[in-house]
Order: sequence, then C-alpha cells, then structure tokens
Amino acid sequence: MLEQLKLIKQNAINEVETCNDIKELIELRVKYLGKKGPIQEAMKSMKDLDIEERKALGLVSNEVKDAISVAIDAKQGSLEALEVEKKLQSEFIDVSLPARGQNHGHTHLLNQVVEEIEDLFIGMGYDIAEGPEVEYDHYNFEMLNLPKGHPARDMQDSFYITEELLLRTHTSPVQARTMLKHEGKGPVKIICPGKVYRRDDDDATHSHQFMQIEGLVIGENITMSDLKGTLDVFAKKLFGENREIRFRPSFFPFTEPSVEVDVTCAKCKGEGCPMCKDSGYIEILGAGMVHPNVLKMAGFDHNKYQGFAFGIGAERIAILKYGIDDIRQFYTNDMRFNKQFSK
Ligand code: FA5
Repeated sequence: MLEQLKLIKQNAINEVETCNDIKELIELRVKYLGKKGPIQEAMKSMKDLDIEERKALGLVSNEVKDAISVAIDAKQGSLEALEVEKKLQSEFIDVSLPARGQNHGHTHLLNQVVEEIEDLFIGMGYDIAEGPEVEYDHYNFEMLNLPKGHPARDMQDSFYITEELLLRTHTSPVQARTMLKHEGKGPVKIICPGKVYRRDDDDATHSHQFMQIEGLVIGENITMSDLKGTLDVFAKKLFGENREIRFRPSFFPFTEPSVEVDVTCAKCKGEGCPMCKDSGYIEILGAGMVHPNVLKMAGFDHNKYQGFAFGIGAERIAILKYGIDDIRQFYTNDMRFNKQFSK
C-alpha cells in the first residue's frame, strides 16, 4: 500500500510538472486530492489494518497529499504569473507611436473671407445685420428708389416666386429694413453678409448664387470722402498696400453719386486676360452716397442725415486674394479645392 501511495505521488508530480494550463491543473487537483481520488481509495483499506500499519499509512498518505498539494500550488502560481505576463504583453501601448491622422472639417474658403471682412468692419465699429433671402419686391426694389417698371431693374435679372416675392438680388434690401427699424434716428452703422440670387449666366466671375456684404452708414455730416476712406482701408487691409485699386463713376438708383471699385486681376495682374475680359481689373463692389429719396422713404430727414452704402461681392474678393481662376470652384464641393484652404 505504501509503495502504491509513493507511485501515486510520483505520477501526480510528473503530471503537474508537465501541465501548462490552469484549467487542467484544477482538474489534476480534483483527480488526485478529491474525494474520489486514488489517495482516498487507498485509505478505504485502512479498516483492515492493525493499528501500527494504520498509523504508518496515515502518515504517508498525509505526506503524499501535502507533497501533491504543494506541487500544484507552486505550478498554479507560476501559471498565473505567466498568464498576467501574457496579458500585459497583449495590452502593451506604445505611447511613442505617432497618432493616426483624423479628418477634421474646416471653414469653407468663402466663409473664411466673409468672416475676415466681418472682423475688419466690426473693428471699425459696425454691427452685423441680417435679412431674409426670400424678399418682398417692396424692399428689394421699391424702397431703393426702383419703382415697378423702372428700367434699372433690368440690371439685376431676378428669380420671382410670386409677383411680390423674389429671391433677393442683392443685400441692399437690408439697408431699407435697417433704416425703418431706426425710425428716422441716426447714427446707423451696419454690415450685412448674405446670399443673393440672379439670373446671370455662370462664367469665371459670375454665378447665379453668390455672397454680398452690404454696408450702410448714416449720420450727420457724412461725406463721399468718408466712403472713399472706408473702402480704401478695406481694400488695403485685404489685398495689401501694393495692390492697385480704382474707383470708377457708376450708377445705382439708390445712391447718388455712385461708384464701382475694381482691383487688378488675380490671373493676369493687370495685363488683360479672358478672366477679366481683357480689362486688367475685376470689379469687387458697388457703392455711393445714399439717395435722398431712399432716406425719405425710410423715414429719415435727408436735410439732417446723409449716408453711404456699399455692396461687396465676397467671391470676387476671395478670387483676387487667393488667385482663384473660376468662381464655380466655390460651389462644386470639390474636396481637392476645399482642402487647400484649411486653417
Ligand atoms: C449691387 O448689387 C448693389 N446693390 C451694390 C450697392 C450697394 C451699390 C449699396 C450701392 C450701394 P452690383 O450688381 O454691381 O451692385 O453687385 C455688387 C457686387 O457683387 C459686384 O461688384 C460684384 O463684386 C458682385 N457680383 C455681382 N454680380 C455677380 C455675380 N453674378 N456673381 C458673382 N458676383 C457678382
């Protein structure tokens, strides 16, 4: 019996030593030390032995049990340590690896330019005003000294929705709306950026939908030189001191006198090319002194108040500032174009 126990111990220790799996090790513990294990089986024959033999068998069986248990505990400890090590290896984070690039959106170039212009005018004390894109004929034309049938309405071919409603052709109706809100009291100093729509044929510098930034200043003793000075500062800040700018007499029914401002072409730098239709210049804005009729219609005393107004084409500014060769680039959503202007 004692020999049998020693053999059991030897087999158990051999099996424990070659075991490399915690689950199997638990099964080995049950197999050798459990109630149905070989040691318990051997002990069943105790009852047939005399007292001395029983003592000896008890002693050896305890010794065998202890030895197997110690071997299993030791093995379990080393297998658990191995497991932890493996887990640590698999969860290792290399903090020195460069991060995977993420695609971040950014403000569209056109909005960047509009924001730059807004900042510039806010810096000069202007407030931002807003108006609807679907506008009444009344504000878009009539309040601007353009009654129905006025030939100058043809200057802006319109998208009419009903006889009285249209997509605004310029941001100038916001002038009328702002003046009415002021109820004849100056000063007024606003800019209004927004989309406008015209039935223009699309080409390199014209789009049927584009952005304008309207400006309106009303106060006492406002003169044409205030307008010229303001537009000069605007153009120099945006294009730099060296870019050539010209003021050209023009006509708008809502301003008198009226001017248009041109900047040397982005493509040919003034030489003349198809983009600027060989003129060497691209027109960026229309402006002038607010017509007395417009002041009167909006409830301002034209003997007390004067004002100037301007309407800047935002795409034209972006074209000239960034050397873009076609206005349609702003509206085709070509990511190769858009991504060049991420800030
Ligand atoms: C006007 O729209 C006037 N309301 C501007 C104004 C405001 C004059 C206040 C006086 C006082 P005009 O049609 O010229 O004017 O347009 C103004 C600017 O918008 C142009 O100088 C040009 O830069 C831009 N623009 C005009 N038509 C288009 C178009 N189809 N596509 C892109 N930009 C355009």
